Amino acid sequence: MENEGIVPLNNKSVDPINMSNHSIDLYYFIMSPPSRAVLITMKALGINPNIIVTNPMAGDTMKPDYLKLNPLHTIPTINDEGFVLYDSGAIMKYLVDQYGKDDSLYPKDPKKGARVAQRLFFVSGTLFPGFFKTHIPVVMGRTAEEADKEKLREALTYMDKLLEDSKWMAGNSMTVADFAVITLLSTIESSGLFDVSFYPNLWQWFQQCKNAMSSFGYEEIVQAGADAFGGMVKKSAE
Ligand SMILES: N[C@@H](CCC(=O)N[C@@H](CS)C(=O)NCC(=O)O)C(=O)O
Repeated sequence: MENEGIVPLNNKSVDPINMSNHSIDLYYFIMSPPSRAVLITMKALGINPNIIVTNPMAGDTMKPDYLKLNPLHTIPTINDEGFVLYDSGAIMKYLVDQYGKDDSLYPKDPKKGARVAQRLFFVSGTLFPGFFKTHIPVVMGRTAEEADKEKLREALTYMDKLLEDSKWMAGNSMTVADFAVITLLSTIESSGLFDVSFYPNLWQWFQQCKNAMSSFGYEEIVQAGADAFGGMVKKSAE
């Protein structure tokens, strides 16, 4: 069965393997797309973390105690009973490997898993920087560089093309690659600086994600954060 590792949000009747008696600390901020990618992965796996709100805009990531955990001062970070890990892609892989009832969200098969890894590296190396360079200047009251906007459009076109032959970002079933992309794409859409509906396959996949992820928190996690960030962009762009 596709995605059988996914359990409904707050479903207390399903206890993922190895997860019975402890809670993972998640250093998180709602406006941060990689933070939301990790939280929705946790919800998909049936994990209810202990959320520690960590706001980079308020300087929380630069506090000495946080820097001891994560010298790169980024969110998200997890602390799983002393095992500290940062970078959303690494965290999502760890969570599926450690707590997934199966490997559907990050396949162990080398070729299928490599497709997921490639998408995660694309998010980290291209999509997230493209989002950052085109949206943060606007939040700061400036305009983004045309070359950066073009790079983001190229990334959107690339994903649209991927989805011509693939139902999900990394193959025919949902994986953490979809979580990594949807948290950014929904934020780009909510911010209104780029027309996501211009990319037909990406737009169709976006609607598919809303449906498929609704049972484990699409609205509450992915959309709520996207709208919070989008509201900030729209206010600054006024
Ligand atoms: N590749 C990292 C990126 C994390 C990242 O840059 N997070 C931003 C918020 S979205 C942050 O923490 N910025 C604060 C800082 O860099 O000090 C990941 O996926 O976790």
